[in-house]
Amino acid sequence: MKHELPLLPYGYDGLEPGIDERTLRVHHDEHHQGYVNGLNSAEEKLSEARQVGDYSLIKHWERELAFHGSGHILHSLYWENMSPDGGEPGGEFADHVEDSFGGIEPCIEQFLAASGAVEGSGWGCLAYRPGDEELVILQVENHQNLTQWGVHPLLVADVWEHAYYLKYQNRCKEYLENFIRIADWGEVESRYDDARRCGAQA
Ligand code: MN3
Repeated sequence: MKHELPLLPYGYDGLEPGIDERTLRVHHDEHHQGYVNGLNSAEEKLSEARQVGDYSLIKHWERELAFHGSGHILHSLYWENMSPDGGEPGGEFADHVEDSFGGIEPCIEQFLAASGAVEGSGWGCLAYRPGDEELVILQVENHQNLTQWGVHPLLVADVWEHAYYLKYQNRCKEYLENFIRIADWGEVESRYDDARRCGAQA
């Protein structure tokens, strides 16, 4: 299914004067649209590669997938993260912020400091870490570092050399072939079910 540019939840002048109409038009209509187009094209090329079993350009298309995928996910969040009326944190989220940061003020201070100190292009990000149910503030430098922000990992293969070098030396491919034979697909499935549940609640 093709990705589409989401509509803004407000008018182009809805965030004036903080974010001006001219910036919002170019940012949403041109920049975000570029990520959507790039993501669709990367997915199409990867689908063609699977059909013919030709992975000679895999690094290029995985990079494109990460760059445009993260761009699409993060911009979609960014538009939703703003509103003409702003608002105050409440509910269980506010309690969690209190526990994690000692209150909304220190949370905002750290968020602004972290975001302002990103080197080059990037994002500030307040995130929920499901493993230990903690709130964390992260700097995202660039965003194309071969990830797509917002995804839930389901199956991971460690390809740092320490994971296979003693037995396989430089034969990473052989290690991976053996890894996938012992992959626990039941565990992957239960992670998938959990992630689907999280997504449904969001
Ligand atoms: Mn942008």
